[in-house]
Amino acid sequence: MSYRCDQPDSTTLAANDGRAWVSRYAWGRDYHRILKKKLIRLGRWLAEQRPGAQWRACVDTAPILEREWAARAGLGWIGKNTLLLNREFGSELFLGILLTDQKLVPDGPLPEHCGTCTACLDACPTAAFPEPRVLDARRCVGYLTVEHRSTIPAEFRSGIGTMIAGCDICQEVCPWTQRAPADLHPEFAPEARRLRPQLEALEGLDEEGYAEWRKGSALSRIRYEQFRRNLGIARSNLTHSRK
Ligand code: B12
Ligand code: SF4
Repeated sequence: MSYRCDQPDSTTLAANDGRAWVSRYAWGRDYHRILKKKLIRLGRWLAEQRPGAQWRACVDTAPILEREWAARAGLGWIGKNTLLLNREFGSELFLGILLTDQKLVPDGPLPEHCGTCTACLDACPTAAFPEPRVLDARRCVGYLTVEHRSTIPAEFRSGIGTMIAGCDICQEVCPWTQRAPADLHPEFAPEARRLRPQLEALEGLDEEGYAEWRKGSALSRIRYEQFRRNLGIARSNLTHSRK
């Protein structure tokens, strides 16, 4: 499902306007829930068509390499930014999988259309792509701000800028994503409180306030301590950009 929204890209916004950047995947409602519900409906439909069919809906958290299966199923190709990319919808897509014991006729894989483009590799602020289609997750802002639990190594801090939860840069610079249609699914419409929030307002949130701010979104993996750590880095980068 596409979560592309018609909002300015992080790369086009002033770095010193006092605002933080929350990644696009977390602007609207939690995709895990939305996709899972749709897959469950699909699974029930399948069981009606093929009585006795076994199925299981997986979104993100199952030990399945979703991009690889999506590419094999003909949904797109793996871009140099390592994400599943589609000529029509770009790569701002959430993936989900319905496992089943039924034999279905698969679509064939699609050819890749990255060509000589290297926009995503060149734009990565922490140089996280040692080569096309290889991500060093330890350097990825998506990993550092969301998954990494302790102090963020100094070498990555300036690259993080004011990004406090995930990163969109390797997708926003992609020509396929730039021309993809936006706002296809109202479920993912941005909630004002997570769209370019004022850093100062976030700094004033206590643990309860933070829980309220992220409520209903896919940000539950960021604990309060990580959130404070990320705000500290964003504040420091903002202060330096104003000097
Ligand atoms: C772990 C993880 C991360 C990690 C590591 C990312 C990575 N590139 O591996 C971190 C935290 C960095 C991350 C970041 C992001 N992620 Co993430 N992530 C995952 C997750 C949960 C598992 C991926 C994984 O296992 N990686 C670990 C290793 C094994 O993968 P790999 O080395 O790249 O392996 C590839 C090939 O080598 C090959 N391969 C490897 N082993 C094998 C074995 C066999 C048998 C075969 C055939 C192939 C094969 O296939 C793999 C996929 O291409 C998936 C959901 C899922 N269950 O798939 C989402 C997922 C990939 N993430 C997603 C998203 C949206 C993001 C972010 C954009 C979030 C953000 N805004 O910050 C960033 C993008 C960063 C980037 N450019 O990749 C989406 C991508 C959608 C898409 N269009 O592709 C997914 C699919 C979640 C979802 N359900 O929608 N993510
Ligand atoms: S920015 Fe260019 S190289 Fe990167 S995924 Fe998009 S088309 Fe491929």
